[in-house]
Amino acid sequence: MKRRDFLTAGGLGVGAALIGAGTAANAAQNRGDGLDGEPRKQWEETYSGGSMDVEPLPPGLPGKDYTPVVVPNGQTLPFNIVDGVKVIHLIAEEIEHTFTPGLVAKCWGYNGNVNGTVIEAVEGERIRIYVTNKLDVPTTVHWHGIFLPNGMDGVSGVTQRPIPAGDTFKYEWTIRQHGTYMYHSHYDPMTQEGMGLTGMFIIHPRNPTEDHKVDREFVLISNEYRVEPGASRPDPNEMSDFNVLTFNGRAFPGTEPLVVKTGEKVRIRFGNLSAMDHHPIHLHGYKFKITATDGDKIPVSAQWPETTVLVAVGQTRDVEFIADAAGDWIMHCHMTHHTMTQMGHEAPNMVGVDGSEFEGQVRSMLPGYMTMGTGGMGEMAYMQMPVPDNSFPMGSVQLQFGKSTIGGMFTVLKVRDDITSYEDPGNYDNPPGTVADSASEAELLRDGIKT
Ligand SMILES: [Cu+2]
Repeated sequence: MKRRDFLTAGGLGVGAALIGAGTAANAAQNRGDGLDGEPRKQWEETYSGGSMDVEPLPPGLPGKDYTPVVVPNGQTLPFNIVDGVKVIHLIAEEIEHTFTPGLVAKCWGYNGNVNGTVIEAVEGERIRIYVTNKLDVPTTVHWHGIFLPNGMDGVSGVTQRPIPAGDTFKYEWTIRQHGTYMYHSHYDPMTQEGMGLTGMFIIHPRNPTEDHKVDREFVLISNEYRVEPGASRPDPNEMSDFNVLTFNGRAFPGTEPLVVKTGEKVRIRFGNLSAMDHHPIHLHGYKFKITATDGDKIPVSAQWPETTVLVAVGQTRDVEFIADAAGDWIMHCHMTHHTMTQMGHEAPNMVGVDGSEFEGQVRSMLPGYMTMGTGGMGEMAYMQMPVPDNSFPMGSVQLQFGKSTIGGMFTVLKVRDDITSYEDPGNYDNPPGTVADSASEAELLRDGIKT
């Protein structure tokens, strides 16, 4: 038999076999849709690290048997237990949202918060989420990465009719997995996610293993917006040039620090529902291990170290580390344009330009005229110049040693030896002699450095 004939004949046979297997698998999936208590067999057989075989929690489950996550600038939704079912009320609405002090826009979000509203649950729970649509347009909610009956998947037109303005829909299923997931609108997603309708969905394990336990865990979701200086709403039609880059809906200095005590084991759960950009998130002063991808724990022996975790659009990543070095360690997207807020975009390149002659000519007509940007954008942070209404002057916030010169998708991990609360402890008090500063004449002489 020629190879081609073999492939044709074999292909037919394999195809037929696959169709058969597919039908069986589909039947298993349909049985395991979460409504009748059956686990997802197909998943269980192919993934050893899964947790799909847990029985649903019995009615009357405890309200909380986990350490809640910390959501900087955000919130975890409250719940009620009704006949053993965890009941949560999610409200989609327009919100006057502060990205960072001085930059406010009308966005869309959930329960009074843009991007920073977290749903927290426990594997095995039956969950019932009421979604009230207070927008003027229809919406739906898709539970991203979560196993549930097809009709609970939240896809407008495909799996359900959209939730009309003013209506409340009910989503309900039994949770058969744990890990870091997300949720977002699936009606006109470009507009609705672009206006802020995204959030994180954290599911704690029913029976946490010892290596899963941490002292402190944070949730951060990345998003991106285009807000013209002076405009009152983000432009969801923007496709490439985003100028407000956020963690939990906030741009630095509007981001709350991540405060931990020296020696604590820390987990950060990252998600990314930006429109167009993946974000490589870099933490200073540490290496962390990637411990979970898209909600599934990586076996300890297979976890790998990084200093930067790439969180692609639609993905979640968990990282863990021991906070063994005190200090103010910044954490930010490493794409430099993602640590700018508004300024730096569409600016003419003036780096290295000698504007002195030109300046003299212009000043005869415009007193006080000054050529800007010849030393880059950093100098802008140090100038007291008027900015358009409702815009944030890039990096102009005063920090311990000067202006930050960056902002955007940027926050600070504050590790402290002796703290009694997780309130912002202020600036790090560096031990004497451990801060980079100007070298003395004697030092330069001693080490043979000619300047
Ligand atoms: Cu980025």
